[in-house]
Amino acid sequence: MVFRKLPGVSASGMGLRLSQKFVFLLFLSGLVTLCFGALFFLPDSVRLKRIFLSKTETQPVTVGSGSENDVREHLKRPKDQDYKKFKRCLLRPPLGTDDGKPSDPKTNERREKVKEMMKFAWDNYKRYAWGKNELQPLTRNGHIGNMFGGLRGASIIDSLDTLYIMGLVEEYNDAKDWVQTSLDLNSNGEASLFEVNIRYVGGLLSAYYLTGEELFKNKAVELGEKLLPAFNTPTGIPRGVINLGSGTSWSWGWASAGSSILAEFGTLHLEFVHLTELSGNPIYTEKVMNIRKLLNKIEKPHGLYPNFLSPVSGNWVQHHVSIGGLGDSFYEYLIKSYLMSDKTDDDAKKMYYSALEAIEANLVQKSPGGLTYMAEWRGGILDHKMGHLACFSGGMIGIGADDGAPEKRQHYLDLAAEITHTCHESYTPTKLGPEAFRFDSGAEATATRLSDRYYILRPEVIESYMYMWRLTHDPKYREWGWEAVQALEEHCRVESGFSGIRDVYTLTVSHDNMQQSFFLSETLKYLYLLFSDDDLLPLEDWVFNTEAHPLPIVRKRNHLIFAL
Ligand code: DMJ
Repeated sequence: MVFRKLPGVSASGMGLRLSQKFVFLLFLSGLVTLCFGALFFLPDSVRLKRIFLSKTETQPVTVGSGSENDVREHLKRPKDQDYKKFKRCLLRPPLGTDDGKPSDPKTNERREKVKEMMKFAWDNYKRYAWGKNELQPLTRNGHIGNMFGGLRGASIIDSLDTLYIMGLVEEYNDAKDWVQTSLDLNSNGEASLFEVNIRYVGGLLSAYYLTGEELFKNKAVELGEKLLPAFNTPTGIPRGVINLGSGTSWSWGWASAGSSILAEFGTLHLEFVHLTELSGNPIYTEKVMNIRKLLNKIEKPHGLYPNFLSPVSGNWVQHHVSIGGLGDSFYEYLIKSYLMSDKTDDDAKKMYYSALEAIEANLVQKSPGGLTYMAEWRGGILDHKMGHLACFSGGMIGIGADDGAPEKRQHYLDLAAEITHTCHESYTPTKLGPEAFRFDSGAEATATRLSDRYYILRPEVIESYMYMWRLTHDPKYREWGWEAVQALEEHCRVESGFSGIRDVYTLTVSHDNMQQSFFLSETLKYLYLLFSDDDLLPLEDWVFNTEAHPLPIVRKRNHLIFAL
């Protein structure tokens, strides 16, 4: 290296100054490294990393992330202020002007009937199964099951928001007290990641957003943390089962070749985005965005998403496509992610509408009798069967209609109405519907196999009535909902609760002795909303997770108000 002599400075003097500078710079850089290093070893370093590291590395990918100053300012504010601010950012009050009470007396009477059903279901659960997961109404005892990894009180968590919106105050308070005193998250059993997420995390999040009780928020975040180890796979696609104590996770024994299920790993997005919003920890959003990225990139047969994916290789394991079981809520969460992001999540939007195009091109069929249905697809061969679970798609296509290409909007609304009509057709002669119905060998929306004839208090058909009512105000949806109420009363109500039935085609019913927790969370909530004014949980502000737990739309101007 050649030094040019500076005027008035000898060569040796310049060398001395340079080495002094060098030592000083070395000292300074050591000091800076030490300070940063120390910061990262402090407790709660995640938040500090979030402030100091580059945006691309750790910034949450949610909408509404704020600047560093926003974060600092935000952290200083008392928490209840956050909640008040969140409420102010809603477009309308969550419970409407008069708790959604309809002015028409007949509709109000029907709504009151649904409330009475909820109280009856709840009271019996409380009396015979308190603290267990579900009520067995014939044997009058509680059921724990094996889906929740030793967690208890699934019916309580699933009911919190329903009790609250129905104004069942005493019951809601009992539920809240139980969460406070008895919801123990330190369980050590094998849980379904999907079920724990949609029922427990979803139920607690909704309860928090509706009531502002910090207890629910803290429990939701605590539980969310316990689910994270399920994502420790080579691809980041979580496995279906997790031990909540040890964090060990594995795939369902019945899933082909150790695969993960589309409807399971694809139904985490809404809850996980809210976990990031509430905790300030970007990790939840990062996990679900990673799933999103992989699904966006991977090649899809005819644009369709098969139901089984390897969490190791990231490839499809077999080509079974279904809008019912195994696939269903993945599609639901695409459009709802877009809506929940205040319509800013463009990837979700693109993925939803191209999936819907592929579904229309490959799966949507018209029966000889003129019924529109969604068949299942097995490596290119159609199975002309539609599951009860697939009946949620009437509502899904309905809520997505308005954001489709302008020339397609009416078409989507018509398609939604046709699917809902087909599902209503399957509800006969008990006026309740089978688990799966077919459109082959002369069958028109009828279960042809004995094993498909049961009804376990599922909500999907009623869910579509509720959305279609909100979107069209066609009175037939309320009439169909009322038919369902009467049928539930006649065939499913027993002395000590509600029970599923084994055969919807036999008027002398046989009960299955199970009051599913989703009956309280979804079926009765959707019925109640169907007979309420639209300003009860308005769709401008809320999306419902797949267990019918309402989550607020994350608005840009809301940014960071949810973080700790
Ligand atoms: C619920 O737990 C959810 O709606 C899920 O998406 C599908 N199955 C049940 C209700 O049928």
